[in-house]
Amino acid sequence: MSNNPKILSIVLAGGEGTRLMPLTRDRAKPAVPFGGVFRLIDFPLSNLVNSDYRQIVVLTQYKSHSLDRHISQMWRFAPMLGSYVSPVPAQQRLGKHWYLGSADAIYQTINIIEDVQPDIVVIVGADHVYRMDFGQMVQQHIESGAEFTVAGIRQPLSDSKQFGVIDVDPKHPNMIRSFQEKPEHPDGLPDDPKSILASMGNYVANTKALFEALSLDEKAEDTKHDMGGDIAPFFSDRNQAGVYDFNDNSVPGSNDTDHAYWRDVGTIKQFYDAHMDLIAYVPEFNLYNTEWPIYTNNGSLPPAKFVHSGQDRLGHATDSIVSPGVIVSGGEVHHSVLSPNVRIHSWAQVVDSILFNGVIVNRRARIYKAIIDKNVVLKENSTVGIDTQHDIERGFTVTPEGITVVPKGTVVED
Ligand code: ADQ
Repeated sequence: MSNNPKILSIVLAGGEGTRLMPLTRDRAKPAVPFGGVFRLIDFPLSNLVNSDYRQIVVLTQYKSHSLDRHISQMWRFAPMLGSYVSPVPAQQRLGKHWYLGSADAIYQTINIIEDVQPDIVVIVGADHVYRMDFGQMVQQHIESGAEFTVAGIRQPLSDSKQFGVIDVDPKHPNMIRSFQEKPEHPDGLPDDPKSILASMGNYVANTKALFEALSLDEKAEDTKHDMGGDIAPFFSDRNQAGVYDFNDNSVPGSNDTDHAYWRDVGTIKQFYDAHMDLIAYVPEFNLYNTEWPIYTNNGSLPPAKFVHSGQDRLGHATDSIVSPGVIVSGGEVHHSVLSPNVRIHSWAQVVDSILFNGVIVNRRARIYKAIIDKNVVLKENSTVGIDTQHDIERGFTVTPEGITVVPKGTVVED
């Protein structure tokens, strides 16, 4: 392979995101807002673009309307430069079914890959929060001679059921000896028995070998057509799977605190915690790293405004992220993340919470430890998250950790 291989990137953006309900009731998981102004898909796309990989197809499927709109409005490059991000909806090209799994999604896109004729395909998931230079992974992939490389990161052994678990070959530390998708009771790592090396769901593959694996998988009977469940084990069984340690990755502008930060935000708890990481005193994930920017569509919104609306009505926000278009008038916001166009009125209180676009918190309303979806209105004196039993009775989701989620468009009564 040449030193300057042709790369095509594929973003798997078809996941349903059932564990993020009700946030995924009306939108695909990669379109879920994150960090005030972003959507989850902005993280993998920014990573690819910052890695100088600018031929990108995004495979979409469920409830993809807002995702398609976001991609076509925001991720539009000048086509004459040969750069593109194209959303590819499930097309039922090869049969009357939607994608059976992530491997089937790529298999059904083979015609697009053939048109581009890349040497290497970079395949990334769409629902993680992190910064990563994919160029470093591709470089190692080429040097190792593997046909397929999986990115790995240490995670707690107790979470192994969520991840593909990588067993590294002790004789060849860059190669995978076996790969198990979501095993119940895997062994811990030799040097750290309470951890596993988890797959991040990011892969680098030689195009020819990938086609072969996908074609065999398509014909096989005992398969879920899944990249983690079927394709990664296929390559490790052939001793052709390399492993790339994400801990070795570095991007410009990162620091000791957010080096190799990676969060799966597949559950409400993980999604909430990753937001709290953003507003920690020393943020675990630094949104203000301008050397590896996360791009998004901010529209033409005015700056956030804070209004002192009279005695004991000091509109303010502390330890919080406040997006453009927000007005905090006489209310109090603490340790929270506010998306664009939120309104906080007098004597209202928002603490330890995440508010999506356009939420209105009227006078004396109070929110504690909650995620409030788009366009929710809290009427005067109403509360969310203060009495979680009442929240459950009203049909709101409350996690075992006590995080209340209010679905899009709800009007919360006193
Ligand atoms: P999961 O996240 O459970 O595990 P999956 O649900 O297949 O696997 O999602 C992977 C990515 O593919 C996501 O970005 C999702 O949106 C997308 N996707 C899923 N089905 C799709 C389809 N039919 N069409 C298009 N896109 C689809 C995976 C790996 C594990 C790894 C974890 C890391 O299988 O080995 O450890 O990711 O979080």
